[in-house]
Amino acid sequence: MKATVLKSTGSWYELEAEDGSIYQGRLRGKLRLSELDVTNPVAVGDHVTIEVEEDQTASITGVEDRRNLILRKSVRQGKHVKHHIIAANLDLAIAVQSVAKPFPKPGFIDRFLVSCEAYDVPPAIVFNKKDLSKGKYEKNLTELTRIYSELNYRVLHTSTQDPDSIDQLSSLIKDKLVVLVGHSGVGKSSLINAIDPELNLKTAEVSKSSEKGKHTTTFARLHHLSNGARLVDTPGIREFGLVNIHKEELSLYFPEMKEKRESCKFYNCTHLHEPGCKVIEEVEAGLINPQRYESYLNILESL
Ligand SMILES: Nc1nc2c(ncn2[C@@H]2O[C@H](COP(=O)(O)OP(=O)(O)OP(=O)(O)O)[C@@H](O)[C@H]2O)c(=O)[nH]1
Ligand SMILES: [Mg+2]
Ligand SMILES: [Zn+2]
Repeated sequence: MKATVLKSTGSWYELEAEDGSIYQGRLRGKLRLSELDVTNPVAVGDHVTIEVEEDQTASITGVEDRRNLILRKSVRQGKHVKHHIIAANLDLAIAVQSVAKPFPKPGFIDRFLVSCEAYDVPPAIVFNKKDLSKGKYEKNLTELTRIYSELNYRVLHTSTQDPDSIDQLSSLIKDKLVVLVGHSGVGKSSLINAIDPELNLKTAEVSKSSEKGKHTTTFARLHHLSNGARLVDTPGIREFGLVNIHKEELSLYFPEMKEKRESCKFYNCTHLHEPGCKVIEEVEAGLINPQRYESYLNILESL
């Protein structure tokens, strides 16, 4: 029987079979070993084949090839870096940031976008808590919105207190399989509740002193929403560590650098300090945003 993975925690998986029935399942031994560099060989959104056992639990006997996925660096074991698959087979991935409490982190957005470009996942950026957008917060929001809109990324401003903005988000995700990623406390679960109050997901106030979230959502789970969307809520992450990307290919995933790199003197230019670099020229001429270039350099160093 075919099934979709709704939740993956440790050794048990929650699975939704084609006929709509829900099973708790485990991996057949052989499969567990097949992908050594991943902490979770089966991820939320995966299409799997299952066999139902006598005790009504399921054995996962196969995983179909993924259309795409969102990966992040998980743990380092000596020289070996393990990856964690956040979700697979996505129609859309949304980076959720909040206008304030906590403050937006462009570095997070840029890493997220690189990951989406590299793994073929359509991205969008949501700035939530727009009701807090005043003074310096408002200025920052305007600037970030300009940067990403000019690169043709979809940017939305939302507030759980503004029903119109929730409607906009709702129509963006309608009938799609979507994952929400972002720091703890930005309001991922709150947004899902605002679209579909019946889900009643757990949320918590951010800490007053640090303005950080309290890691309220503890595992990724796929939820069916009343508008036909299937939405994966995920635990807040501090950083979006990139994996499996080579230094020379990084600029392919920055749309504003992608075409320019062909005019660089060296075909394998990393746009760091090479002579005849078109990308550096464009940064100096103000045609490439310096904040994005700084993100590029930070990511390059981390690879
Ligand atoms: N002012 C304001 N507060 C919001 C908004 N959306 C969410 N919040 C508050 O932000 C806090 C954190 O919301 P959560 O939904 O728990 O955040 P999360 O992103 O799911 O956090 P984790 O599960 O820890 O990753 C809660 O106190 C929410 O009420 C908003 O649009 N405006
Ligand atoms: Mg949450
Ligand atoms: Zn260059």
